[in-house]
Amino acid sequence: MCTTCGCSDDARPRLTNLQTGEVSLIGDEPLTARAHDDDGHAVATASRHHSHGHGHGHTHEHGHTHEHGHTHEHGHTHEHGHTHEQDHTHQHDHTHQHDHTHAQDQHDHSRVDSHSSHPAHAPSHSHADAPFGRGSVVALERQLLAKNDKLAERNRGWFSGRGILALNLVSSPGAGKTSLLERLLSDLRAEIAMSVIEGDQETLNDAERIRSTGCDVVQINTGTGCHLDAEMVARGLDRLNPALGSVLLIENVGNLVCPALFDLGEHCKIVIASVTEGEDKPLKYPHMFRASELLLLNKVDLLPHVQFDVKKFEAAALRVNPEIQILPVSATRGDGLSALYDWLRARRARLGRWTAATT
Ligand SMILES: Nc1nc2c(ncn2[C@@H]2O[C@H](COP(=O)(O)OP(=O)(O)O)[C@@H](O)[C@H]2O)c(=O)[nH]1
Ligand SMILES: [Mg+2]
Repeated sequence: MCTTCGCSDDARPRLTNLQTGEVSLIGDEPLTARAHDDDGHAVATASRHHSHGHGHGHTHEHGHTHEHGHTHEHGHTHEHGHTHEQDHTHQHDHTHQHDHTHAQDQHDHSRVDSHSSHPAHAPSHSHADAPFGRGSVVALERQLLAKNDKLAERNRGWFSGRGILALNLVSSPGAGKTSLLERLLSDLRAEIAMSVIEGDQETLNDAERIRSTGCDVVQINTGTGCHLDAEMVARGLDRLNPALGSVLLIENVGNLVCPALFDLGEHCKIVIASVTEGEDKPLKYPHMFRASELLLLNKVDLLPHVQFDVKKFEAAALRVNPEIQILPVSATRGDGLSALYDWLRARRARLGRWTAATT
């Protein structure tokens, strides 16, 4: 389930390896079921979750996960996780929470106030959903995001250990993610080893486009899901096995909202906007622009034909994220691509130094 829009309740994400033709389901159960504990007790756990937040913002979580992961030289990671209930982790955050949920009688007095602008912590206005009350839904959302963050950290460690730069491309549908990837892969293949994880609700279209550049690619179809999550990426990595020191490009599902919330373990997000979408998008979808390090303004070849004020757009983007780097590009005509490639080289060099400095 997406914690932002609640989609994908019955999603069965599917992975296709374009190199071998192998198709596999991600998780044996629908996504909502996978939100549950590894041992399948999730609904019960969520329902038993008691969270008695205090006015001063202390949340007491009762759950403690032991992870026993180890990595072998050939790059395979074995995870041996198990969960103990009734353990005591005290987290001190700024969330004021007043919820109290029982599995059987569904008492629910939820109220979540937040000082955070993060969408995960935004006040929820949804009504209680059967069969679980809103307190349960909030708890399940927390559990989902916590699980995703844990897996994302694991991905991040995996990338770091291998000197792989991972980039997460996000945009609304049709902004030009795949077109930019096609150009970049064709232009830089001889210089940099790259592989791609494609995310779309349905079809292998994009993965086939990428495969035709000669690049290794897996397609993840999220079904009714609106974003990639860290587990999907981990599965994709398992099939792709990207080379040491290579670049992994992840094309997320076209959606300017939910992918902002899900950390995949990437080094940074690149948000792509196009001149046909209007210059106010950074203001309307601030979370995505805030979460991104680089902003590509695509389709600048169309500027003579559309009403789009580049300066206004750039000012809007910088207003929500003063740190964001903006590059105007055209995937079809080639404008700005050399600047993009220079950015990629510099980002990679930065990673190299960081990797060397921390190993
Ligand atoms: N004029 C123009 N069209 C583009 C450009 N980049 C992509 N397109 C077109 O926009 C449409 C969507 O592109 P695609 O790469 O599939 O977008 P995605 O959904 O973000 O992956 C296609 O028809 C592309 O040919 C560009 O720079 N200029
Ligand atoms: Mg695409």
